[in-house]
Amino acid sequence: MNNHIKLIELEEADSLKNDEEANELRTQLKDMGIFMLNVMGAPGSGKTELIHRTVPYLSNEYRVGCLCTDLDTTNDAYRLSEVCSHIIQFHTGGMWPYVAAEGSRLGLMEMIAEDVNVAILENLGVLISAAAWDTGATMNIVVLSAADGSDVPLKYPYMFAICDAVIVTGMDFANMTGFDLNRCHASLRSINESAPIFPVSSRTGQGIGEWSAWLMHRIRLYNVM
Ligand SMILES: Nc1nc2c(ncn2[C@@H]2O[C@H](COP(=O)(O)OP(=O)(O)OP(=O)(O)O)[C@@H](O)[C@H]2O)c(=O)[nH]1
Ligand SMILES: [Mg+2]
Repeated sequence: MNNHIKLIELEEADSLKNDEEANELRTQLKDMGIFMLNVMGAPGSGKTELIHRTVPYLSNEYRVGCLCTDLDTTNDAYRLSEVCSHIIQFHTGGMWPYVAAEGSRLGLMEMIAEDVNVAILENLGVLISAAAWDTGATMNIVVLSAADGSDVPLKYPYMFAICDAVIVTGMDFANMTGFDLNRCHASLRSINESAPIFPVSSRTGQGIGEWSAWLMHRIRLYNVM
């Protein structure tokens, strides 16, 4: 295994304790000045590619670490090791389709030891349980592919209700799938009043600068407030 990639096997979490553990973790992260971004979205929606594009922007100002989640492989961790030298790979082994607060705390302890101050969690590609389990993250985003329907926010309302931003990937092929950004925006607004939508292409780089600038602004605000 690549020297940079540490493996953590996640265990079953306690649903009765998770919210409390998540809130405690968020408070600890705030006290330590560590920002944690939770990246959720369906399998293949473009989470890893988006993180791969975003890390170089953040690395200009922050010490960035990535926490990847997979059933069994380390493929995403290897891809992200091209742009990030602090990487944790979570394995769920197929038993637990989520990352809970206790899991993120274990990964973050490793990151803190390496002085990371911005941690990006690529959550498992499941739309319901990823949203149901609070990871303790500072910010939650949803990655939606232009290959998906424009009404996905209405179909998975909880995930879109709790998110702070929606990133639509695949804008380079959106005209072929007929993805309707206005309809997606209207679907999102019916359940989330404020989360912005960033249309991007991880292939061409379109929109990545705007999304990364917004994220960095939010990290700066977090650090001063
Ligand atoms: N053309 C195009 N392809 C993209 C874009 N974003 C991702 N892809 C491709 O879509 C496929 C899936 O992207 P990933 O980033 O691996 O998706 P993921 O959400 O991390 O997938 P899982 O980790 O398996 O859930 C890959 O072949 C990417 O190269 C994009 O904006 N445009
Ligand atoms: Mg991935």
